[in-house]
Amino acid sequence: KKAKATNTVALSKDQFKDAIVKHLRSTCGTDEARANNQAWWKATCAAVNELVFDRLTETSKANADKDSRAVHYLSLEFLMGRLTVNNMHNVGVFGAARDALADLGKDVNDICDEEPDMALGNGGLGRLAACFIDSLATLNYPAVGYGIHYEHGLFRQEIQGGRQIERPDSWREYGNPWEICRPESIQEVPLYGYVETVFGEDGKMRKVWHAGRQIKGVPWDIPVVGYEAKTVNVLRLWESKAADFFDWDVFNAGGYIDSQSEKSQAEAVSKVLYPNDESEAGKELRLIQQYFFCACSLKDIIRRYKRNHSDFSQFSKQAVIQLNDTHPTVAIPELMRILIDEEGLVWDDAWKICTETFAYTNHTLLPEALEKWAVYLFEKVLPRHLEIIYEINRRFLEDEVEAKWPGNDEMKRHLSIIEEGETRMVRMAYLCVVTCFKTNGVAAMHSELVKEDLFPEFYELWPERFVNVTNGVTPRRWLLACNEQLANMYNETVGTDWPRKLDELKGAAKFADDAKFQKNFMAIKREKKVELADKIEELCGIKVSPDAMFNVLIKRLHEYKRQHLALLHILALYRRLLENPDYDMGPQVFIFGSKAAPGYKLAKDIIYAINKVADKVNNDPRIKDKLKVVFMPNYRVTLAEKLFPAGDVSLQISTAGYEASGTGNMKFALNGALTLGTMDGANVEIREEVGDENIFIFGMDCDEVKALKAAGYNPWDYYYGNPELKAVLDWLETDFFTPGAPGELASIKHSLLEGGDPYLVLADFESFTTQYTAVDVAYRDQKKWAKMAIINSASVGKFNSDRSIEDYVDRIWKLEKVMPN
Ligand code: 26Y
Repeated sequence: KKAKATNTVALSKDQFKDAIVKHLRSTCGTDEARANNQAWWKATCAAVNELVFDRLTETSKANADKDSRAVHYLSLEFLMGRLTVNNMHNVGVFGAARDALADLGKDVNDICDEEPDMALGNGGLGRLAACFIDSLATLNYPAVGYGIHYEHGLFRQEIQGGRQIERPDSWREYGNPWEICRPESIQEVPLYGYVETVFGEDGKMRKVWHAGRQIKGVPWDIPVVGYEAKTVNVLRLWESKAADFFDWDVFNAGGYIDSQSEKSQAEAVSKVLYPNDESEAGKELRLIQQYFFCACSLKDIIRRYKRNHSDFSQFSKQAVIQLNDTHPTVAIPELMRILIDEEGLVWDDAWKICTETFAYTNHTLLPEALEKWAVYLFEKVLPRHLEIIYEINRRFLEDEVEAKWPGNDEMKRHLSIIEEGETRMVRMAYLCVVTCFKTNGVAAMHSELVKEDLFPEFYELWPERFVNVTNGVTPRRWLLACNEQLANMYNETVGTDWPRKLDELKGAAKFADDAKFQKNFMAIKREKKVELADKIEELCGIKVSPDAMFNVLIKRLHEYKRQHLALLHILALYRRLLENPDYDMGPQVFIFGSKAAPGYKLAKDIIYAINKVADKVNNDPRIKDKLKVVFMPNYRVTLAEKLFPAGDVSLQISTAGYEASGTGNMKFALNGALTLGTMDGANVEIREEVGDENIFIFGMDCDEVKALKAAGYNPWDYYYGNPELKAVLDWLETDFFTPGAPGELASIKHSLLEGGDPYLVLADFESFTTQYTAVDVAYRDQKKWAKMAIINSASVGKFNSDRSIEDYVDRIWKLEKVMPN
């Protein structure tokens, strides 16, 4: 069956064919006979771009003409993945393109496989930004995404001898057809230097920042195509370059080599994405990255504002700036600096504008992920900004804190934006909450914890500032494009509006008991499992049966996400099978995909352990293929698109209270996987939507976690209390999985015992294995399973990122659609 015909079919198959052939010649300098797949891909993109760029220009024009209020989404990360298939779907030419390429003797999948992933993000936070800009365009809201044009995105992961090796990612080495350089909008960014206090003739004091260096920001625009919408917004990414005047002086003085080092220092700023998620390293270059893109973006926003306005009285009416976590917080003192030092506003007016313009999304409660910058670093790199932060803090403590808690110095110390101590630090999250008119968490439970545990005093001061916006995912990429079979089945069942109105899938729930519907649904699942099994064999050399239950755990590697809990369970199953060859269990495959931060030793050890256990289990004839373990290298958006549709069981097993939301959980459910998870993040809301009988919850909830920690958690109690748990932990210390090298996997055991098991892996182990037995039993009743899977897929309309965006618009951004369809 054909993919859905859209209401905006802009090109017929034949027109598309002509366009591709034309671009092979005029854009790629080749022809049908000589072109390789790379050229075919670029010519195809050029053909799509004829439509995309038209709409891009129309959208910019409409926004300028109407002078509409817009949201500016500032994020250090946009994890876009590939754009070709997505853009073809969204402009409504996927079918035409596929058929045109087929006529030309090319397979659309092979051609689109030429595209490198745009991996300008680490994980959930970056992918969320990508889903959000897709939804903003789809809903016709005026929006600009601002970020960094990293030369190297997240590292490519290779597995050698079971260990992670990081290789550079070069996503645009041979050009990228989706980006447009805009030299006409270059900005200059000052850095370092000192602040001078100057008194004008009027006796008024002014501050002048004499920067020590200057770098240039070159914008690259990536079109963001709304699904069946007129809107094409932009993602504007800044590339750093040496400022023109700077190196020429040195150059003319005969310092060619010096000028090269200036150049490479300037270019270092946008060279590479920092690969640490959830743990802040405090590196100077990272602070410069943050400031660089915030400064460029603010100048860009102000330049556009000034086209229609001669003063700043309307600024916060025209622009809302959303801070994606604290990473772009330095935009706050930067806007204050511009308004006061450059535009001549007085403090109170500038502050009012800032407090009406910025809003902040918190994505984590983990203390090590809460950004703090050393005061001395600020002083060195951004001396004027430090002064402004001090003044914001002084006014906050002396006015607001003093009014609420008079004479309470302890409270002032506690709430100060500056943390005292051996190294004084700027608490970026406090700066956000003090400034922003809204602070939001990313799932209902998380937003409660943001109020109650993270910022309780701020919540007391300003309860109205705290809101929830539950995350979502775009159904265009995460169902329509990645699971064409299921998409087509839904088209026939509930009509073709679901990619916008995902709630309409609910109409399929009434067929959950229908034998034929179940059969079709499960046949699609099996087809996706076969596709994945082929990929697994190709990449890992491991044969897995598509009839086995596919348990999938894909996300960044972190102790709180507890990949090692799954590993302990696998060891327990393996042991049971060895002890009793007739142990009653359906065939199971455990599939992992995960990158570890390069400096995160234990995370890398866990990857190694998974691979070593996999080697042993997969090659042990005694267990007769009942258990397989797969670690898929280089997990990324493109691999995720193959994994989500193929999962039977979605593992969402974080310690309750630690996973802010999760978004993979939503993608799995949408594609008909059942969740085995804790009461954490958005799992809680998924359970509400699908019903308690269609999800497998295990482990302690958030209150129980807190209570156990408060009572004094002792992992040894669990070790001695559960013989199976003790056996599998002890197993890790032997050389069973690492022949000749005992102890290679011991760090995991040590972290869970001597290390105190901070994420309560041992405490949840028994509940996990027990609940897994229930999952296995349920899976073996395929009719029952099919019903549960259908209900899951049909019930998660809430997690459409369009709904998230409407919540943001309603609760925070207050936008109006500029080009309604
Ligand atoms: C400060 C720096 C080291 C840092 C860099 C990246 C800190 C955190 C991060 C990334 C955090 C992240 O991805 N958080 C995830 O955000 C998702 C989207 O809201 C959530 O679904 C997920 O639970 C959360 O862990």
